[in-house]
Amino acid sequence: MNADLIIYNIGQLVTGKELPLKENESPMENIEILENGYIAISGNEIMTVGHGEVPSKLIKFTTKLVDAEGCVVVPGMIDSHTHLVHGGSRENEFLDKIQGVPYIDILKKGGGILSSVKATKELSEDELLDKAKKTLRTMLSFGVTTVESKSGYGLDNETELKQLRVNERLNHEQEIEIVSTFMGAHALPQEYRDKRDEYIQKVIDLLPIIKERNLAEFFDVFCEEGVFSNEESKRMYLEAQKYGFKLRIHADEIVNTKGAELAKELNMYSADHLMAISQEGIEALKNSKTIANILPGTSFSLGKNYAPARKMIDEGVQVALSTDYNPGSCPTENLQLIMQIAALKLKMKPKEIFKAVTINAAKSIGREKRIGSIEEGKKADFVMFDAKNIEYILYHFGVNHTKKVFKNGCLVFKK
Ligand code: IZC
Ligand code: ZN
Repeated sequence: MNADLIIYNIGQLVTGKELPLKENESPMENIEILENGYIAISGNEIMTVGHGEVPSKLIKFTTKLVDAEGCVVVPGMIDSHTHLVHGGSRENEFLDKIQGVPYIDILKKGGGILSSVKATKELSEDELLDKAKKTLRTMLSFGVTTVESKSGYGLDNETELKQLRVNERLNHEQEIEIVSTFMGAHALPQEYRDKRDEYIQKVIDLLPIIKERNLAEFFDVFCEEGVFSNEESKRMYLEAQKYGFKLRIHADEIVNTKGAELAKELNMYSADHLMAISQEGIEALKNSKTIANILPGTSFSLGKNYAPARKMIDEGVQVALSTDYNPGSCPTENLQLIMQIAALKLKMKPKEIFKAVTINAAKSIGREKRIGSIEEGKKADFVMFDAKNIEYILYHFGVNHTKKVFKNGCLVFKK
């Protein structure tokens, strides 16, 4: 069979394929990198990959040939934790934040998440859609082709459903694939301050409606001191599981509330943040299929400690990296910056970082059979960087290295 498109002369082709671990390799360095690689694409799928000369049997007279000029090519990157759809911004809290007012104190005063809730209620569905599209265009320019997007700025049925409908429409109206998460348990609305159980029941009652309308695949809770306790979270998760939701969790971000342990117990796809994870939490994740989704941009932006990624990886935990894009604790679309922070602050190695934003991120959203690596039969999502090796992309920080982005075999961004 011949290809429709061939990318050749790839200096380093990070296929993302997982290889058997070699001696002296960390448990996350086992991804394949081909020197002088090529990719053959048929329709919207990867037909084959290889290195050296492109076999002539792949080429027909209509095959489009693209010279990568020795650049790096990697699988389309996946941002597996974002609060994409929201109204407004929170620069009015910025001065307080940099002067050390704690994130949770801002929330308790009705700011933080609750101020974004107000701004999200004020926008129409179409306005939210337009704002999110603009954000996604920026994410795409950084090499991101799949994004997980949470609700949680409504905290009432109408606005939560509005956010989730925006997720659904985004999937048809722009290039990036959206994975939708219901996060009605993002904060307790002020009017429920003395009626916690009532609010929790309201979240539970919305679950079957969302499932019936097919508006979300995942369910997420902000399990944190001052937000939802471990027990309250578990109560909601057990209900969500009954309705067929896949689970992910905001775990051990500020205070340790045994979120990682809960993630293992309920067989969650991912446990996210983990700045305050304990040794028991690390043990739990090590012996689970749960991906530790680390969000170092949030530590950077809040001026907090970083998750112990090096220790977790060395002990055998599988890690993903995401932006946590949101208007409060991490207002950036730039996944490349997050990867650079992971190198500089978490001491993650280049291969580990590329594994974290490709195949491991795909596992954290249950998409590893379809995306996350450049392998035969997978979606033809990939990024070409203006760099000769992966180290350069992490070393030269704060700029956008993207040259071209392909989604489903089509060129969707060009510098
Ligand atoms: O709007 O502050 N941590 N949720 C949990 C967030 C950060 C988003 C926000
Ligand atoms: Zn979050």
